[in-house]
Amino acid sequence: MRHYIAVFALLAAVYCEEVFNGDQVLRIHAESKKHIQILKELERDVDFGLDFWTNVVSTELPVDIRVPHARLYAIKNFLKENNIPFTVMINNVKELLDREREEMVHNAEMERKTKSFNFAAYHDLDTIYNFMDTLVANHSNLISKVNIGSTYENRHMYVLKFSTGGEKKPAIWIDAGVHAREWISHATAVWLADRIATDFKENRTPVPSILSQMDIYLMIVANPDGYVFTHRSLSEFYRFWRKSRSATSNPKCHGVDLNRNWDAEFGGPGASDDPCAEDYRGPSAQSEIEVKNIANFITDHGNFKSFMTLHSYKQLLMYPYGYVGTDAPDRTELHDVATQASKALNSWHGTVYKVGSIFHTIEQASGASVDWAYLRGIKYSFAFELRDTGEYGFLLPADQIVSTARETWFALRYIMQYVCDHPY
Ligand code: BHK
Ligand code: ZN
Repeated sequence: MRHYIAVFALLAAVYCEEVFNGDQVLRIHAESKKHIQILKELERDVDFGLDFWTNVVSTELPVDIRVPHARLYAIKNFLKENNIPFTVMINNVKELLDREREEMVHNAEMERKTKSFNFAAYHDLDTIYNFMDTLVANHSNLISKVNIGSTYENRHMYVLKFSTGGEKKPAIWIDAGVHAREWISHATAVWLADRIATDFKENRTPVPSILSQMDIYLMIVANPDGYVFTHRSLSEFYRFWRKSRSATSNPKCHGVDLNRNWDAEFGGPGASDDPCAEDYRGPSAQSEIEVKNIANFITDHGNFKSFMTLHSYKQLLMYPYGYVGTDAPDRTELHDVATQASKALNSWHGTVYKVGSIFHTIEQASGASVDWAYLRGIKYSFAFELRDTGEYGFLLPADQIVSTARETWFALRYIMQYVCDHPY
């Protein structure tokens, strides 16, 4: 009988984990070094099954953790026992997930019926790739699609090249979707592609003038394998995937953090050597084919003047360094440009972005792409953390896509114009 109960309890636990109903995201406000230490221990222990949406850094920054329903009671108690204050940021993750999924299904049906593309919706990889083909076909005088290689799971990696002609003109790089679960970055990049194309076609400033001086390379999905994985099923395990999908030295844990795998102080503090960690840096710099493809493309091109990467969430506009706290040589100028760009962004809907170096606004991070770009002489290197500040986190409702993209465009276009006006 006792065994029977034990088996039943186990089944119930497994069942609950599969259903995922009742997962919450807690926002934790550490108030002391001791609190930070306790939270760091929680973070290191992957077996707790907690999903850290933001990392434990300092008492200045809240920590958002998605807690599986089965652990909720224990974790809340644990926090209370240790006097660590927290609030419930998302009351039921499943509700938001269900809504997101329903909207996508409904939208796909609408798009099929009306044969149109809805920018206010999230899309899977195939749909984004089809969108790119249509855009290229409709703007063939401006846009071409460059295949820069294949992923670990053998998917194509595409970059959209916006060019009015000329050989290896100075160029601007923008990527999105490095982290698979940050869906607003892909969706923003989709909107941006269309905006750049239509602004050029309709001769709207400053796009034609920017494109007369520079080419723009836009990579909408920098981590296709991860992105496909986030669409695999309703389960949180998939939807909140961050890394690549490659095999690691630990058969239980897949994937490398593509923003810790670059040849920029690789292996230094600010990344993990544990394959099960969310910020696993990989076995060696550029071990990941996705990073290698992009790095080779940028190096072979040789004339990039600006490198920008779109992430979410936190509403930040950051510049190097991430790997160290000392100022980058161009810190003053980069801070100025970022401040002006964030003002431009703010002018649209009033969305507030903070500005600073990666190290000082988020945390120490080694092997990050912006540091790599900057260390290789691409001075105007920036990383965006798009909306929101935590109300929805990675589950930003689709009705915020267009406003997010539009305000981001204000910042991007300020930076692009600045880069054109400050040749080096
Ligand atoms: C952004 C750029 C460079 C280094 C770090 C970051 C912060 C970013 C990360 O790679 O951990 C945070 C994040 O994904 C959530 O978007
Ligand atoms: Zn990210």
